[in-house]
Formats: sequence, C-alpha cells, structure tokens
Amino acid sequence: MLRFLTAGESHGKALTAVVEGLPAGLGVSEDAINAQMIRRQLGYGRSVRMKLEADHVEIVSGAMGGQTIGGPVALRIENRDARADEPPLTRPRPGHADLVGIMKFGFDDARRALERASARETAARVAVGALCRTLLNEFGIQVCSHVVEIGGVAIRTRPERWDDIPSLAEASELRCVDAGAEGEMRAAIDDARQRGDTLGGVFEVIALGVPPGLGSYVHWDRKLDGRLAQAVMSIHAVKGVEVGPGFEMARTPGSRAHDEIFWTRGRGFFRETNRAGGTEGGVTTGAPVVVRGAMKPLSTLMSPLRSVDIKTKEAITGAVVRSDVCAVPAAGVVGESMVCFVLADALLEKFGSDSLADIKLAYEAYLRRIKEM
Ligand code: EPS
Repeated sequence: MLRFLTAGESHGKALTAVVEGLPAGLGVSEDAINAQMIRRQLGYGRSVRMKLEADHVEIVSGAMGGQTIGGPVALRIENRDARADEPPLTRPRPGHADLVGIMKFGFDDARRALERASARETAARVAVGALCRTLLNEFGIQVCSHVVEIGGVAIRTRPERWDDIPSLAEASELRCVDAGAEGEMRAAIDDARQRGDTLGGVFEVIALGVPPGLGSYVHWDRKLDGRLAQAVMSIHAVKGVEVGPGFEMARTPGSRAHDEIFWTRGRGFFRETNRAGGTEGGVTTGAPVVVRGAMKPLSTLMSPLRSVDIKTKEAITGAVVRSDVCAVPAAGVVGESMVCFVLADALLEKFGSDSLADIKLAYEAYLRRIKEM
C-alpha cells in the first residue's frame, strides 16, 4: 500500500525520501513536517551535530496547492555538515556497522559503511512519518512517545490517563513524564559523558484513537504487531521491541494477562485494561497501541573499546568521532514516525487508498457498523 525509501549519507549533500501510496487530497505543508524535525533534534545528551544542523524539509514533488495529488512525494533535507574528503577510518567501533560493512562490501575505509549506517538517516524517516501523521490526524489518530528508562533509571510514576502523556513528555528535555526520574537520568548522562561512556534506554510510543480492525491475523506478514516490531526494530541501535507490557506478561498467569470484555448499550464492547498493548491476533482492538523500543548505548565511545586496525591488524581501540552520549529521546520521536508509517499503511489497506474523501466515507461507514454491534 504505502512504502518509502530514503537516500543520502550522513555527510553527503542531502537526505532524500520518496513516499509512495499517500492518497490524493491530503493537506501537506513543509511547516508541519519541520515541526516534527525539530523534535528529533532535541534531547539532553546529544552531540554538537544537532546544533550544526537545522533540519529543514523541502517538499520536492507529489503536491500541488498544498495537497497531495496521488503521485510519489519526494522530500529533501540538506546537510549543513556535508564533507567531501575525510581521511580513511580504519579502526572499526565495536557495536557500529563499521566492521560488518567493511567485510560485506570489501571496503578499506569504514567511512563507506558508516556514512549510510549513521543514525542521521532517521531525519528522513521523521519527515516521512510527519506526512503519515498528517493522514492519521485526519482520522483522529494521535501518536506520541515518552522515555521510560535511561541508563538503568526507570520512571516510577506516569499519568493515569494516556492523553496526559504527550504534554508532559513535550515539556521535558528528556521526554520523560516523571520529573524525579528525569533528574536522575540527567545525572546519569552527565556521569557517562565524564567517563567517555554512552547510555541506552527504552522509549514508549503510544497511538491514541486507533480504530479496531487494522492489521490482520490471516498471514504472518500482515499481523500489525509484527509490522510494528519490524519497523521499530529497524531504528538505529534498537535491539528489543515489545507490544504493551509484552515481557512482563510472559511472567504473569493468563488470568491476569488478558483484557476482559464488557458491553453496554451506547458504549458497545469495551475493556478496562490494555495489557495487550492495543492488538489481539495482530489486529488493533481500539485500545491505545503501545510499542516499546529498547535502545543499546551508542557505539561511539570517547573512551573507546578494543578493536583491530583493518589495514595493519594491530590491536588498537575503536575510532573516536563526534557522537551523542544518549539519543533515547530522539529515538522515541523516530519510533513515533515508524509507528505513524505502519498505522497509515494499515489504515489505507482497510479503507482504500486513492482519495482522502473516499477513504473518509469508508471509515465513517465502518465506525457506524461497529458501533451498532
Ligand atoms: C545523527 C548524526 C550523526 C551522529 C548521530 C546521529 O552525526 P555525526 O556522525 O556527524 O556526528 O550525531 O549518529 C550516531 C550516533 C551514529 O552512531 O551513527 C543524527 O542526525 O541523528
């Protein structure tokens, strides 16, 4: 249905994204996309690269008069820190794609791998996600994220209402809803920076207003939870994904692991819990869709780990290059973007994909039908 490709190197001229499958008639603006781009650049613990760049998206094609026309939408983000000639990097960093890139392609310079492996590529994903978010907003679907853990410091409190998470997260530099834990996370980041170390953590993406019935249980590759997991796992440095409290439920008996079903006239079917994280059988239930991503600590260390020079085979340490101490808040924004993409794809799959007006008619008819059940 919906697909996208990104192109561009971390220090190349620009990042480019092509999004295909957006319906015609969707209002799009560079301002709306750029509002999302800024969110990815924030966060305590990021490197000076984020101050050098002011990620600005240009809509190159696919829209006329501020609306999509059904053709591919091309987006472009110029790199301010473009660099043509850099000395070869021969000291692969454990944990980065340096060595596997060198081995896979036969390179003698890790820069040929890292330029594309760099998390800079996520800027293009956020631009794509912003277009998908615009589509979801047309259907009352809101996607937000917050940081639930950094460097082993986890949040201890969270708002009872899902709807209160976005404003609290947005007001926090670490995108954290627990001010006490945020202070400790910040101290942990300062401490890691002093030691030349890096920190990982966990972000949680929440989609509110998602109707029941997106995704499918009939095939492995159509299950929405599987598609969300792939999309979130594909984000740089993410090594674990769970839907809802997935790992906790593995340790909980069935009598306390599911969401009991109730029905009242007027409200129809409803649940009082959301242990499923918004999907059952790979299909959305109508409850908030909750996806967590576990990010490993970034692999560029200022106190580098042991490695081997690829030319001399001498035992040395990994290359020290500019990098972040912690990028979990930014990864949360990228996580939102990937979830927006998957949900937009599933929405178009269920309700049609040519024209926004037709999709809305199908959507409203569906909502009427399930309300009467
Ligand atoms: C990033 C851009 C990169 C890094 C970071 C994320 O820029 P540079 O390498 O020029 O400093 O700051 O990427 C990584 C941490 C990584 O390991 O690739 C960005 O735009 O988000």
